[in-house]
Amino acid sequence: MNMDHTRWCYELSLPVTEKSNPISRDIDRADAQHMLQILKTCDAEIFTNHHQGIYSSPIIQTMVDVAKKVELMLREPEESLIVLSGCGTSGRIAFLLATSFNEMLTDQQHTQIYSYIIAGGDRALLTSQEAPEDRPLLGARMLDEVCAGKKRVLFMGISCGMSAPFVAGQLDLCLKHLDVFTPVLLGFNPVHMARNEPMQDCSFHFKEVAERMATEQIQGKAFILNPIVGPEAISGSSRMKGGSATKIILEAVLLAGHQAIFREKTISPECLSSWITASERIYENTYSHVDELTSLVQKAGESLQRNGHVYYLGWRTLGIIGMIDASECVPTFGADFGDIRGFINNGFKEMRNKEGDLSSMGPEFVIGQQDFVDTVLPVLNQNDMIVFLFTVKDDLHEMTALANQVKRKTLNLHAVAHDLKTLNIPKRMCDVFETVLKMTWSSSDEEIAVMQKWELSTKCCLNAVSTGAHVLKGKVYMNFMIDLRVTNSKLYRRAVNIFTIRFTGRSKPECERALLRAIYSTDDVSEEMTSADVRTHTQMANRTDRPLL
Ligand code: F1P
Repeated sequence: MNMDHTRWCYELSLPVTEKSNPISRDIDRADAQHMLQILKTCDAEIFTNHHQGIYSSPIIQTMVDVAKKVELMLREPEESLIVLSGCGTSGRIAFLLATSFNEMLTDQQHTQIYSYIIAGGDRALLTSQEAPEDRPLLGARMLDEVCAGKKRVLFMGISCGMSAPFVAGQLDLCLKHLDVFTPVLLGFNPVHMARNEPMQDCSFHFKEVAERMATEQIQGKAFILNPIVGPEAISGSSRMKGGSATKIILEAVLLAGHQAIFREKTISPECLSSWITASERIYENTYSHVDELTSLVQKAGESLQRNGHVYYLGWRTLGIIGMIDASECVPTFGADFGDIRGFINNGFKEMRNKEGDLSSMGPEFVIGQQDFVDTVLPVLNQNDMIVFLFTVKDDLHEMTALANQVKRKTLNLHAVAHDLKTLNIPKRMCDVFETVLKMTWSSSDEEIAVMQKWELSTKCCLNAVSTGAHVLKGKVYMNFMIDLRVTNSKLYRRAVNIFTIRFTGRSKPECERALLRAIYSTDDVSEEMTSADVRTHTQMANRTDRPLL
């Protein structure tokens, strides 16, 4: 059997979310402009109309069913809870949605009913905490604690790759107590491609849980939302399309539930698919600013190549979008936390996270714009790139004052700004920046959830900037991450696979040995090392402060 055939069979065996996307196969050789075309084409796959796609009838119908459950929960808020949970980017999106939708409820003088869980706790909102993802029992315990005393819980477990043991443990708990829980699984693979590897301290695996969910779905007791949105532009990097599709789908479902309660709007397939269409327009509008986006990617790449930094300074939830984008660069590209870093106006006060101010936990947790002024500004130089993220509704005087302060240190100052046809950011404020990617949204865009739309557009821009910059820095080979950290079992398997079939053509055991040599920093891989389980290896990799591939 020749090598190409082996690779082809191997590619077929992978779940969609781990496959190599043919569109981006040469992304490592693309210039910034070409790279944007590639990213645009990959992102467009989120909205492709096919029988398992986001617009397909079974998916839209499941969204309708789940939105009706949201409506039910909102009707009896004292006894109900909607929990959003996930690991890494999925957990961060869960946090963003739970806090934003709670705020919407407060604005309507309604009791808050949303809660979030992220593997690793609130510190994982800002830093990569990959190990807790492997712990199903921990997931179940955290869910149990959050739901204490509630009669009805709508649980939304997010795992883009349908692979995180932490989420599988939570879904299993729900399935054992269907009198209280209605579980929803959100991911982007068909059920038969869910992960079927054994999990820590558990007798079942993710696929088995997904199959049980599918069985319960027939009775309307559980739901699986798993549209196929195509492989990521960087293989396995679910922070990109996966994170965006998660946001689009969950917002559609939650908004439909809210509109049913507060505007007496019937929950219908049309109202769900119209939100998806609105999201599609957001992507089109964002990518239509190709010149400015290209320039941002190019500048960010130059900064990283010169060992400079990229700093996002964002207002309100756009600050959170910046931090989400930055935090995932560490495990994906083996970046240092300081390479790309996010700050938010008012720091933790603006975050509204459960555990409050974490700034005493270390430099990674220092996130306020004032902290930026105090600690980063004095050492800023021309190699560092600053990107402001704001909207016409933010404090533009505060924004301009900060921009002028930064400008005294570097002219490498840019902005992603959201404007309305009816309300403009004055030109003199835009003139402070070298590049302004100014998105103007029509007044009909403003009707519902405008902030959610601006967040999605900003996420799309920043994913392009940070991915593009790391590609230009050489952190990607073809469309594979080659500097990833092997800090949980999914990443360990991905690393072995990249080594094995894709690059070397050597056998799996040979490649695993090579990986162990890197993990244990030795040429002498002992019997004890090879016979240890994946958990031991990832624990060791967690202690190593460097990428392994
Ligand atoms: C969870 C996750 C990703 C992250 C990285 C490691 O993935 O933490 O968010 O980007 O790939 O895994 P999933 O459970 O949502 O597939």
